[in-house]
Amino acid sequence: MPDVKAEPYPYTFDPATTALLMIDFQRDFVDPGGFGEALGNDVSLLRKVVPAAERVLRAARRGELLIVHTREGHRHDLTDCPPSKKARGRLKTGIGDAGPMGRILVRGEAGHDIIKELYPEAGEPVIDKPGKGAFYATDLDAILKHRGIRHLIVCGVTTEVCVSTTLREANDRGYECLVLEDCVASYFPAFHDAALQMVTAQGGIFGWVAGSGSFLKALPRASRSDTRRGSRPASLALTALTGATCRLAPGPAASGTSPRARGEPGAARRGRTPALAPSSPPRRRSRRRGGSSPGRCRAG
Ligand code: TIU
Repeated sequence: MPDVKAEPYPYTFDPATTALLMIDFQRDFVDPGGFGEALGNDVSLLRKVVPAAERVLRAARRGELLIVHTREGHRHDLTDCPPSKKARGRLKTGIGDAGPMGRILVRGEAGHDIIKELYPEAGEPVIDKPGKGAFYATDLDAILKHRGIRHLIVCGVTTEVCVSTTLREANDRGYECLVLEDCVASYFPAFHDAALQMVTAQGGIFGWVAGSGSFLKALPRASRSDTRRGSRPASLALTALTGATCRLAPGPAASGTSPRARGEPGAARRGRTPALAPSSPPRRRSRRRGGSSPGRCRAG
């Protein structure tokens, strides 16, 4: 079994029971012109990890790992959004309001979707989550358990919010987690550093931390058995697993109703938690043999 040079000690994993978790690489968090930037955040801090995350994503595809993507967001009617979450921050423009890339943190809107560099391919489950943690009110645990997954390689944004919350949820459910330090990012470097220190403190209280280079060195190119390769679910089957509607052909924006920002984009200042939001359907070229463009997935 591969060993990754990691803190606080080497991380051992079996590729057959390992999934790559790509957390909330959404346009409104990461892209210039999105809601995160409108709130006064420096999105270059998040963008800078995209190339490393892309290398890991490609290697995981070559290595036939299960790859799961998540997106934070809510139903159009916001019935799954706690009033406390909507009210928090007293933002002029918050969840459900029109932001620079559509309604903020609403499924199907342009800013809610995943950035094109890291866009999911057909067969890669997309988890739409209403909370910060990817296990809360989602079928992520069922998907992982059905595939026999016990190890999680974690990339995503932001380090101290959705990545940390998910990591803690995963740890309590018995998963062995490795956070790739150059594939997670925060608008606040001090929080990023502290969050990573918390993972490895006390002998690895929440798991392990390593650089993506160490992980890539350890990952065999074709790591899964032929049986498992053959069991990769078709994208249509994902509809049942994820509750999302996935189209193979690219099309018009998911909702097509997202207005451009009407007024000033939020008055949040640095130091405040950003809100995030909705999106359009990037398309990606297929990298997998015989694969097809995934188009986009949206919550049903
Ligand atoms: N995905 C995620 O981390 N959501 C956030 O709201 N992050 C912030 O840092 N605000």
